[in-house]
Amino acid sequence: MDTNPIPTLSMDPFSDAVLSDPYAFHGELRDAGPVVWLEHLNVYGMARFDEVRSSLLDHETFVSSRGVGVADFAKEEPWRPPSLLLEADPPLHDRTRGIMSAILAPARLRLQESLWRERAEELIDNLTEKDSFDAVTELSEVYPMRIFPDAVGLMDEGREHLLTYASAVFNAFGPRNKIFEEGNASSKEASAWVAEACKRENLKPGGWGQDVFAAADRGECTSDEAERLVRSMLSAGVDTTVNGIGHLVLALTEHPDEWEKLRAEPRLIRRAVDESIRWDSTVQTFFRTASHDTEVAGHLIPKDSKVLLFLAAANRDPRKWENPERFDLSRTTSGHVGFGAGIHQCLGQVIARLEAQMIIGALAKRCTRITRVAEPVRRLNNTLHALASLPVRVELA
Ligand code: OVV
Repeated sequence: MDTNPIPTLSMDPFSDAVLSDPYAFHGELRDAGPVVWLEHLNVYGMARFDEVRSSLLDHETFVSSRGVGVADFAKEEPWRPPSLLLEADPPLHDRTRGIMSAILAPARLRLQESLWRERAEELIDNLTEKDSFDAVTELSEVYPMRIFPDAVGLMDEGREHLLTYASAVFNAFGPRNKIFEEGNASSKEASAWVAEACKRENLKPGGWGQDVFAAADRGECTSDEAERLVRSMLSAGVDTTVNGIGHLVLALTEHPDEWEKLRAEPRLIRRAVDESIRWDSTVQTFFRTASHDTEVAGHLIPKDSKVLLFLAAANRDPRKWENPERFDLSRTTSGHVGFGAGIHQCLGQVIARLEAQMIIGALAKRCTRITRVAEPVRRLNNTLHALASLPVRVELA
């Protein structure tokens, strides 16, 4: 073990420069070695596909219960009560995951499909009355908000807090930098609203939120746990889909030949969604904590180390993908780690895929061409690759 030393990198992975354009840094990380030492944060890092995937699969060695951000919950008080899904290990995780998987089972989500399609077509019809619009502020931030809060059964008043809250949650996985502090300051009110919105008496009948409380009534969890499980829906279900949809539009504007392919063959929409998550992974990184001394690619990772897994870098690892920089609807895109891997793999991925398919499917049906008319503007977040603005022009069929 450790015959050759672990390469050290001095770059801060959460600097403005890296967050706004991470891909050159990802190449340096991968080329430096299978395991690196990130001295700015005192954590290990992995950015190659094989090591990232194996680490995600080994949830006993690389635990989540000590936080999936840079903060080690064994040493630091978490900023909010830990998630019972994301920040939990088995057996707790498996119990809560079981409750949520039943509620969000694919067969039950299919019940939403026709409503979600109608809402998507409505929005695209309205947007395309103008020949240009902002694909972020008028589309990717709008569509999920028109369907997701209703599906959960949230109260009507105050829903605008959802995006603020979600972006603060994802900032909080990073170090306490400027981005974290700014998000934290503006999220106080949003956090208070979310706490209220998760309560049984504030959830409408027929929504997923009430389904969680029904599980509590069956004795599968306590009411306090039910509230916190609803909180997971609100934390994980908004800023992720917003930016996933935004990136898919960006991918298609930058690859007009792939837009043509998608128009010619609408069934490609499923692959387009996954390829876009591979190509520009919305969730860029998550941490784990080593529960015991372990070895990765011949290097010792000591017990209690924080390890930063670069999902987005793994998804562009040339050791795994041919021409990884190319958004390509001909490739086999399955197997990417943009939704994670193993027991924590994205619980909402069926929802996310369905939302993206509905809205981009409607866009592709209506428009023959889509072109970017200004540079996209990034919104910096410690975990998410996010967009603030993406002005586009469309031509109608
Ligand atoms: C995947 C994810 C992101 C953020 C928050 C949560 C989950 C949660 O369970 O609260």
